Amino acid sequence: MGEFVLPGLLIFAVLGWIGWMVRPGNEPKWQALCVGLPLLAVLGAIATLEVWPLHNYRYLIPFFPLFFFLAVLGIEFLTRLLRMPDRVLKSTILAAAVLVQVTYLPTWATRYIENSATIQEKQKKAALWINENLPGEKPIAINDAGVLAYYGQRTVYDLVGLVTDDTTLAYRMGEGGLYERLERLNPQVRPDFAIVFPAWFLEMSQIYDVFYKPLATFPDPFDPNFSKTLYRINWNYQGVEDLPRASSLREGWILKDRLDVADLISESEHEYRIHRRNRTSPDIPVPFRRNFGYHEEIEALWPGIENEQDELIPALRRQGLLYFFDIIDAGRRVDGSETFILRNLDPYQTADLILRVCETTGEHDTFLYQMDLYVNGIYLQTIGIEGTPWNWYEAVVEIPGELIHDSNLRVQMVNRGSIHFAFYDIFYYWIYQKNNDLDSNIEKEYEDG
Ligand SMILES: [Ca+2]
Repeated sequence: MGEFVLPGLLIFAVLGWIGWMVRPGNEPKWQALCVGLPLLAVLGAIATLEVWPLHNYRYLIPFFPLFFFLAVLGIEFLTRLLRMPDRVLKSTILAAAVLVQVTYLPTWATRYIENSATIQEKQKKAALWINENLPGEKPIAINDAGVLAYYGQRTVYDLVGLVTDDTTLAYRMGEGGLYERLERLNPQVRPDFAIVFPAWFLEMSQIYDVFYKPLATFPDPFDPNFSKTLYRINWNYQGVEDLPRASSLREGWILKDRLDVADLISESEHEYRIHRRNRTSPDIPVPFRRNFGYHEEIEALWPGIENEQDELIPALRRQGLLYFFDIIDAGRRVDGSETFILRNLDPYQTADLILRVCETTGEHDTFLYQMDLYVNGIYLQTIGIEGTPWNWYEAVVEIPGELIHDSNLRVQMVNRGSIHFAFYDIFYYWIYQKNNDLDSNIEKEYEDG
């Protein structure tokens, strides 16, 4: 705050508040308490935010008038405390304070001009460009709703969740969580374009090809890191991760339930919980992966290809198969355990639990995940997953019918760790059972026939 207020202002403000509290006279003390305690609470809340100095201390600026008021009281209190009754002395100290404060005026003015210019050059120009150049039926995905929404003749879909509810929690889980949320949007009304700070959406815009084809860039005249770029959104990936690969399935078996890990809605429907081993560490971010299919299938179709970027992607693109084998999915990193409920099962019927994991560290040689599987509280087996560089991997576990007592199955997966991996990354669960309707239809046809 040193750029905006005179040195020692906070000390004077605290003194001012104390002076107010102990001031002789019969005015009630609750006035000073009503100002001081809420101010302390609000400042405490702001000071513990990671973003507290952001944008010229914008979260603190509303309280500046109170600081100045208390600081003047503080100067008055100090002169009284030090028995300096001389009016001239008091006035001199106050005048000096005002003078020091006024010297900051050019800094404030410059900041104000630069920030106003940024609004004009970047946000307003972008809004007007969108009005003129993009079709008007669908909302525009954005971050920073203010000017874009005010000047734009479009509804906005706020990717960081300030003015759109959908994304508020999802964005805070990382771009993977946001991607899972975006996938749920109705294709008829979902945004086809996104205008964002690329640095806030690095995975979407530079790694995973979701925000692709930058159409226009609106530079920030004063901070190159905060230029805005308008992208077309690539929806080709939507839903491709929702089914396991064919080789994991048995003929005549049908999908009974699925849990899309990192999709907050799917997680909530299945009472999905992560139990972290180390509770003191910050939340583990959502792993977000784009990989090409499954290693064995790629190997069978394109034998000998080892490099994804230089060999596999061009080959797939040439054959028009890029999106067919390309899977984007978000998941979670588990260092402790996870629990969830799968529903809609036929009791006392064998089921196949299929899980999708991925090696996300690039250390292919040592890739090994191990997890203990419990169903309805009973240990079933330890699952070991190894192999497969740079690709998805699925494991299939048969669950005996006698462990399935009703339509719900409570599953617990406990990380065992391995020498090289203290965690595993999980992306999707499916559960399949034999299609009994098919059997009864066949029996019925047999009886009828
Ligand atoms: Ca997922």
